[in-house]
Amino acid sequence: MKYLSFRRIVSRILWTGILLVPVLLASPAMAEQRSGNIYGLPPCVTTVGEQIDGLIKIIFWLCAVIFVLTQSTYIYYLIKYRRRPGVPAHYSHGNNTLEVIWTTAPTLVFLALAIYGNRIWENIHRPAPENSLVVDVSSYQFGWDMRYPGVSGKLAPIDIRKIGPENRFGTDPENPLTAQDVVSNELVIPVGRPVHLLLHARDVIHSFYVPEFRLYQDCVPGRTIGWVWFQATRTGDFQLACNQLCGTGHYNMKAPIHVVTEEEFQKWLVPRQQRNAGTAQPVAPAAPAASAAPKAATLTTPVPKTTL
Ligand SMILES: [Cu+2]
Repeated sequence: MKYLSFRRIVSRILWTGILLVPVLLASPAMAEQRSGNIYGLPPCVTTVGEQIDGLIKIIFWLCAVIFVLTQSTYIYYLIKYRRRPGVPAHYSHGNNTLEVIWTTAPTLVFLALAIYGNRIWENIHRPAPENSLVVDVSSYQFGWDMRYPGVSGKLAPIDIRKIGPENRFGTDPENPLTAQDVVSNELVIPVGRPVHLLLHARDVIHSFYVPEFRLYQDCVPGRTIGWVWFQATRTGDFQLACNQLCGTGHYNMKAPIHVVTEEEFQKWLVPRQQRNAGTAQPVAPAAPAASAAPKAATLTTPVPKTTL
């Protein structure tokens, strides 16, 4: 049996590290296409997203510190008690005090994280504020339809049993509110105002996914998912993508999202409401000039670099 010298052990550790570098560099590069940010999270543009990022950062740094501490201790003892000629093996039967400490400490850490995470979860899922803009989102193979309240400020009531290819939202054609509803194939929302989504699916399960909003919620046929709300903190163009494998066109199931100022939002919504109410000249059905679907998220206000 060959005995390893200290120098040899160190050189082996270094070589393993050098060989791992390409692997470590390649894996985040593969995720770049979606996030647009290789080494961190995509920019965060909602108030709930900031809370989620805060929790992610705590967990990341906790893991990083524990990793470095445990691995350096491990490597230290690995070298210190390596097999050497003339040194007899040492038999250890454990240490009860240490066992208690390293069982109790992680338990307390996990408990604290669970309680803190649960508080954030409850905060995110509390009822939408009164002044929220309510938007009905209808998903289908393979696209999205949005519905905004008309001049009355109220969405036409729906019956999910009536949702189908010819009645995209399940509204009652007899109800005067139905004609007032503003329908769009892109999501235009004002910055700084809560947006309450009513998520629907017309055929199979889809998923409303916007990484920059830190928002991911399934849309289930036959159900109204009404607990999702958020408040955007910055203006910009983003992309809504389906994140539930829903068929052959899943890869292309997307819709543009425009977060605009309240003034710009009113400029977009009001003419459409007036047109539907028959009190204004017709306007082009497509949304703002900058409506070309963005390839990746673009912000119109500067964002501090996201770091973990
Ligand atoms: Cu889908």
